[in-house]
Amino acid sequence: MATRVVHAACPHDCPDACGILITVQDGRAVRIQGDPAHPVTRGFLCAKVAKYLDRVYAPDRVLHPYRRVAGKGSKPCNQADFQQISWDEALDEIVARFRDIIARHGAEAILPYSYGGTLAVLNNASMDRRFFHRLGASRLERTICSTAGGAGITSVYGAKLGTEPEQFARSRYIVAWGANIHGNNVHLWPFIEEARRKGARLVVIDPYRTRTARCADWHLPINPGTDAALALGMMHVIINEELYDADYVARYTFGFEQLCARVQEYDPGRVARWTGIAAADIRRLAREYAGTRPAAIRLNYGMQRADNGGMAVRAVCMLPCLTGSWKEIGGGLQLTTSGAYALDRDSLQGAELQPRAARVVNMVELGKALRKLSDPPVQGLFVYNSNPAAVAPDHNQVVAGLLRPGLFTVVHEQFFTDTTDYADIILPATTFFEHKDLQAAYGHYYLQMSDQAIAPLGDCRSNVELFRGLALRFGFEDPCFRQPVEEMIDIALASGHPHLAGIDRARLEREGHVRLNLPLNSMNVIPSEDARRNTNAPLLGVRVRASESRDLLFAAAPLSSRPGLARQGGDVLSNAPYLPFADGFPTPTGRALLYNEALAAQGLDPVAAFVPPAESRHTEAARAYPLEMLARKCDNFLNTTFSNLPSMQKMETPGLLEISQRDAEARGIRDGDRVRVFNARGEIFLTARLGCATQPGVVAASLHWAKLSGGRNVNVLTSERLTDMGAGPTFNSVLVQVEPA
Ligand SMILES: Nc1nc2c(c(=O)[nH]1)N[C@H]1C(S)=C(S)[C@@H](COP(=O)(O)OP(=O)(O)OC[C@H]3O[C@@H](n4cnc5c(=O)[nH]c(N)nc54)[C@H](O)[C@@H]3O)O[C@H]1N2
Ligand SMILES: Nc1nc2c(c(=O)[nH]1)N[C@H]1C(S)=C(S)[C@@H](COP(=O)(O)OP(=O)(O)OC[C@H]3O[C@@H](n4cnc5c(=O)[nH]c(N)nc54)[C@H](O)[C@@H]3O)O[C@H]1N2
Ligand code: SF4
Ligand SMILES: [Mo]
Repeated sequence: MATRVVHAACPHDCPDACGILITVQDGRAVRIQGDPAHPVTRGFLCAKVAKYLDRVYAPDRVLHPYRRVAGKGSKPCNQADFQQISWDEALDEIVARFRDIIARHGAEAILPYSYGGTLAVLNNASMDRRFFHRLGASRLERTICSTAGGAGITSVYGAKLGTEPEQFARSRYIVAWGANIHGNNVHLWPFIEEARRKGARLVVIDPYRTRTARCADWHLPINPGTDAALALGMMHVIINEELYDADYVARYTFGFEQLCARVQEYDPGRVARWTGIAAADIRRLAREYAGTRPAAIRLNYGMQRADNGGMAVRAVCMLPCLTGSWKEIGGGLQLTTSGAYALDRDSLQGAELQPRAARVVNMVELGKALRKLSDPPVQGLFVYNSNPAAVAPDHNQVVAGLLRPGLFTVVHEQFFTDTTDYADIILPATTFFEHKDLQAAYGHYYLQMSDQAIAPLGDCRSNVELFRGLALRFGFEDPCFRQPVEEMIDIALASGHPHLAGIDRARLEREGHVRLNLPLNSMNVIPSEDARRNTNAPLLGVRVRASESRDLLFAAAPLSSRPGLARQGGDVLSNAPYLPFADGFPTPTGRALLYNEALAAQGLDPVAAFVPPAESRHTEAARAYPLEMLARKCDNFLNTTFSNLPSMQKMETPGLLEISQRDAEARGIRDGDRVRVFNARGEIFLTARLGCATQPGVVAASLHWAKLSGGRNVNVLTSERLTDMGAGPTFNSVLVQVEPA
């Protein structure tokens, strides 16, 4: 028997981006394990991917192209609604329909819709973008996850960079702020456990009592959407009690005086009324955070899916700038590390192929786009890497849009999801076992090669090969559509950015994962697109491979007396902890922007301010719908991925409404009762689970395939309202009422 072990990388939308070893026997994958050599994966996988063979070889995978033969709207669809066809027939039909749409309405009547099915570099965004650009289709603003937080963090730091996960082992005070580490970021947990064994404390700030919160030393169940107030209240204490690092503030921040003035409006007594956290606890949290060193914040994206999510992230991001914890190993903050991967995505995506700049459609507003856009209306929808009939807000409007007569919908999928139920053509997609790709991360700093382990099942094609085939069928002659995958990987790596110095395809293939060539000094970090084009900052440290186990970091300029750097003559050993903002920020002034003029131009507070979400207990809307609802993710699903697999379903109970004892009793609801949860957008029926997962005033329901619960999920209740910054979704600013069914 021919057995080999292939190095892959998990492409799911998860910060951990695990290194994976797949054992293949006679062409069939027989074992999956976490790569023990990967410094963050450390040999284990989450429960979802540990059972991935079940997913790859699931009996209900989409393995062939299909054409709809029955009318739309009979949900859920079954096989009889579709007829199996060949790829040639499928591509011919798509080309014919798209040509007809373009002739009648123009190319902007075609809308691509994709998000996080795979985050692998090529299959997430390369050939697909080239194709739609060349076609002149509408462009999709991919906002459904993290854009508010992205705008918030860059408004202070100038880049999406943060503390390495490994450094959390050296923290003494860890704040998990809207971060469900056990569920969404499990590979950070061992580092936190290591820190706690050495005496560190873990504080969790989350309106929901997650497993992480239950394991914590201190859980602060904050009212949803009030984090900006809490951060400003903490800064009130830190500034007025002079607990800040005056030297760091003076050197590396801009706008401290304006911040001092602003925080006076946020005394802990006032903040307590918004956040539901006692004033004494706010003071204690501020004093402990500023007084324990090093202290690290793990911020995640949950809290930025609120009306004021950008400001909330902005305010929290200021905290380590005041305490100066950016200069300490085990200090700082991590929201994302994605800004360090300076790959040449522009060349992969080919924006220059556009005949002219096409209109932009925000993916959060899919329902509106399908129903209301005119000039031209959307006539062709191409969905891949996403399940919008389950994940997009205001589900009823999305479904109404998908059912619009005349809309031609193509869905490229691995499974018969909620969205394939509305498809005219279904195309079969490979899993990461079946294609090769490059993998970045948003929760660590290792770039990986994900090799192909097995041949594509059935007629499956990767996103890259699908869009290559479609482009050729359209007759596009541009050479980029013929580039082999290997060449595309080389192009991605050839950005010339210092973080990628010494990293090429051969090395990645040999080593599986490679740590980015991170500089010793933050001033050399030039991660933002604009800065990348406009700056030629000198390189201070160059990492050079000395042997299999050892990198040498050559200092190109004198090194500051940075703790933790082992000097050896002119060389510094690798694995030197990366301190992205120890001596400044990649902003125009080199300082963290506690005051940011650009925000004022957008009608926002240039310092930071708390504005209650439009749907919250602080607004009039709460009269009709008094309960704040968290539209949550499940620990054992990944958004809606995995929610169809029996082995995963055993670990979750879809269809629950978690409600406090007090709110349930007030409505005559007992544990296990069927309840109607509703607001002006719609209603869903769930099973009440009484307990202390949420505080009175807050309820929670979770995300999964809508057809698991009669074709409707929690997104019936969420809205298309956008965030203050970044035009993101507001899944956690939702008011509802609950009654016995
Ligand atoms: N198991 C699992 N892992 C996942 C995912 C999954 O669905 N399941 N999803 C992946 C994706 S797409 C992402 S973006 C990442 C990141 O995942 P996140 O987007 O961060 O995950 P969430 O669970 O939505 O939010 C994290 C926590 O924030 C809390 N929260 C909600 N509102 C507020 C608030 O107003 N204030 C505060 N302080 N906390 C709040 C939630 O209760 C939750 O426990 O995780 C990825 N990993
Ligand atoms: N209520 C509520 N709604 C939410 C959220 C929430 O917390 N609550 N979270 C939001 C967030 S943070 C996010 S990121 C979005 C996620 O939204 P999506 O990215 O749509 O997430 P998934 O539900 O995981 O759907 C991804 C689909 O891609 C498919 N897929 C996987 N790999 C490939 C591939 O290589 N090719 C193709 N063609 N398809 C592939 C999978 O089978 C899966 O059906 O959901 C958002 N919606
Ligand atoms: S989903 Fe996340 S934790 Fe699970 S294997 Fe993938 S990257 Fe690792
Ligand atoms: Mo996400």
